[in-house]
Amino acid sequence: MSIQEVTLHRMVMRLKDPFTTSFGTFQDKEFFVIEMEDESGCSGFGESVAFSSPWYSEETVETNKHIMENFLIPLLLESPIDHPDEVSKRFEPIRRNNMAKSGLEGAVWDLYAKRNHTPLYNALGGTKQQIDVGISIGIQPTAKELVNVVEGFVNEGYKRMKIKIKPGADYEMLKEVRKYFPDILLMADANSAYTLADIDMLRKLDELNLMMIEQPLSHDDIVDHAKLQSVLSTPICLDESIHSVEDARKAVELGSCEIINIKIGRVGGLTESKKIHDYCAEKGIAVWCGGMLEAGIGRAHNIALTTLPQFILPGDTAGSSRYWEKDIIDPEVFVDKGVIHVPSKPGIGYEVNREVLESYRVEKTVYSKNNILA
Ligand code: OSB
Ligand code: MG
Repeated sequence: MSIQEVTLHRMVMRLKDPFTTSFGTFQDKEFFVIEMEDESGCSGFGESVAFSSPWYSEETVETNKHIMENFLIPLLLESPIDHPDEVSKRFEPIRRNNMAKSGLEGAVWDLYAKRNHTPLYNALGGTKQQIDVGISIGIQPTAKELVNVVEGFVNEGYKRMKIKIKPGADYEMLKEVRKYFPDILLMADANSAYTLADIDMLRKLDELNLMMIEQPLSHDDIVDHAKLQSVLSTPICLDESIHSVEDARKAVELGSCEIINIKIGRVGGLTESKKIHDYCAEKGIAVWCGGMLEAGIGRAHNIALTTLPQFILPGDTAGSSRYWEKDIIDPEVFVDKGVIHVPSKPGIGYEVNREVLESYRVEKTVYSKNNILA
């Protein structure tokens, strides 16, 4: 594959409902759709997942643009690529900036699968034809409202409810949900809102039969998580702390978690995601696919990844209509009783709807091999 042209479509899409986490509220999702064309005229699509502000991690939409434009895109246009696994190697001289790397690598994977007339999930080595999914529910103003929101998603058939928590909106709210729904698969995600000083509240969560608690402590910690895990019966799942298979290995060896949330963007792409998946399969660590409020292209990549066998727990890949009035792919991602049927068309398996994409686009920048060489 010789990449001839990379197009960055800068997008702004309004979420149907604001989404609140312990670190802030999202309303407008800003990101890049990355389009890549090779010498045969074939094209592939990726999506960058950094947010407008560096709340979840240090990357932002603007830093993604800087890094892609000045460092990563020139590396891609420089010489041909035989297999997408080479992309992360080629990006290695650039430190971190995993979300910038991942958006581009995702487009290469889609392009590669399309050139080979095979679905992306198959190119990745996945086999599942359908995947089970849960839903992530933002912090609600009251326990009553939370119970109502949970009820709606339980009725839609989502397989697992994840509730965002923060100090002051944690134990009591979850207890209320558990009271009304004694049997659902329930978990909490703190997005790093606690420290070991909160150990008493965290231990009380053990009463609620949660599947897991996601990232209770600092975004860059694995040591305190190991201390916490040693006194909790609820499994800890790490999200923010894991950026690579090496991070996963260290966390598992330390006993910092029993479960890992794999987000393609956070770990720098599908190749690294697969490495973490394979390592966890070997160690018997369950994984699931996290979400970053993606539009359809990122969502399609998550679906393809989730077809790998160690994704044994339902992920956060909800249907398009949970987020958007109109998604940028055709058909949209549809969840039927908590199940997504994996598309079998080549590449990501969904068509990009150009008209809808352009309606949300605020900027378009084209980088071509000829221009860069000229
Ligand atoms: O921690 O998983 C997270 C959304 C924004 C930032 C971080 C997280 C989330 C979610 C939503 O939980 C997942 C989704 O529905 O895409
Ligand atoms: Mg999380």
